Amino acid sequence: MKIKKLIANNIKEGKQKVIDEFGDDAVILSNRTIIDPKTSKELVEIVAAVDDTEQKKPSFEKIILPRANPNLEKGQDRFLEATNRIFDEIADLSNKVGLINEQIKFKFLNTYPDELIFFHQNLIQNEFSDDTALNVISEIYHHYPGNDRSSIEEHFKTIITRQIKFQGHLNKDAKQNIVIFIGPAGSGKTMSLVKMATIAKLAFNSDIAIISTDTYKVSGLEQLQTYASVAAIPFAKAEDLEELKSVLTHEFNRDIIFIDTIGKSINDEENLVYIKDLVRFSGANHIYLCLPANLTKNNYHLYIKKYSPISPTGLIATKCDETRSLGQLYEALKSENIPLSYFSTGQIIPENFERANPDYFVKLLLKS
Ligand SMILES: Nc1nc2c(ncn2[C@@H]2O[C@H](COP(=O)(O)OP(=O)(O)OP(=O)(O)O)[C@@H](O)[C@H]2O)c(=O)[nH]1
Ligand SMILES: [Mg+2]
Repeated sequence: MKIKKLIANNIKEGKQKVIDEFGDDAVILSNRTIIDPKTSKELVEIVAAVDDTEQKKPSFEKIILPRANPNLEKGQDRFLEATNRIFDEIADLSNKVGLINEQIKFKFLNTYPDELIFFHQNLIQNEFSDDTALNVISEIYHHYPGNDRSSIEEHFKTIITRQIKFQGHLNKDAKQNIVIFIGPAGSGKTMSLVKMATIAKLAFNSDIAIISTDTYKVSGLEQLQTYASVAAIPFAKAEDLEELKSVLTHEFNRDIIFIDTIGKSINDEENLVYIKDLVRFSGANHIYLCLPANLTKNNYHLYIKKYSPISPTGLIATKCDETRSLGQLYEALKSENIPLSYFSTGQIIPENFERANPDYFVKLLLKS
């Protein structure tokens, strides 16, 4: 396979250069915007390839089975030779399938309108996987005729709304709400609590109280206590389940009670059991799992699985301002059952806190 990098003024001109250089069978492997260091002008760098070789034999060592051996019986020898040939052929086929797969993928991409190719690029920059990015643009292309950027984003929003649940929000209700924040150490539980409590007090005009069960760190307790006293919100601490029970009984008249929990490693199984007991004991009807927005897809799956016995009712994606892309969060959420409830987008209380909805998520997902 011959591979070459080409520079062009725009993608259209680039595609033409690829065809001129390699002919119609060429495939575009990647394209990206670059800045010409001399003129500071935006250019497009395209990596294209054409298959100009006879299919080669697979290169890996044929060590799966021993080669013909003079000490073996004649029948055994022939059997080993035949088996080796079969392995060779399988390896050869697997190489060819891999190559065809790549070619189909990139040829396929090449046939989309430019706006969709740009959108694909945008998804990749935002850490969507190759497969997801291709599926998204393919669905947009096949189901919706509009190819201008705003209609593409509109259709992208439709896809996201189908795949992800935007639920679990806290509203002003007639009944009492008990809201508890769980998650690993430093994931933004206390900060999210403070923001939600402020919103509930100011926007809902609700009668609220804060309870901290995080008596492990003195500084953590003091920080929350100071905030509560400045904001004139009743505050109590509960060191164990008994104390929590008695505080809750005392505060049974409040509209909303916010409960902070201790953050520890997810490998601390004992702590997870304790948090589960706290949640059950508190009777919380809003259980928010706080996870930072910069996790990888695999880590999201890991954390969500670890906390699933506690049955969180919604996810708060915290520290959205500290990451360039949220593609991994999207990748994880589309195969998880947990609804997305809020985004925490900075340290300003309570401004940097948003109800999760498809419009805002699309904005975050395409920010890179
Ligand atoms: N930039 C940014 N910082 C945040 C955000 N949310 C929380 N933080 C910061 O992250 C740090 C940890 O936040 P906390 O709210 O204390 O996290 P926690 O989960 O309560 O931590 P532990 O109680 O120690 O488990 C603090 O410095 C917060 O100010 C956010 O959305 N953006
Ligand atoms: Mg905390």
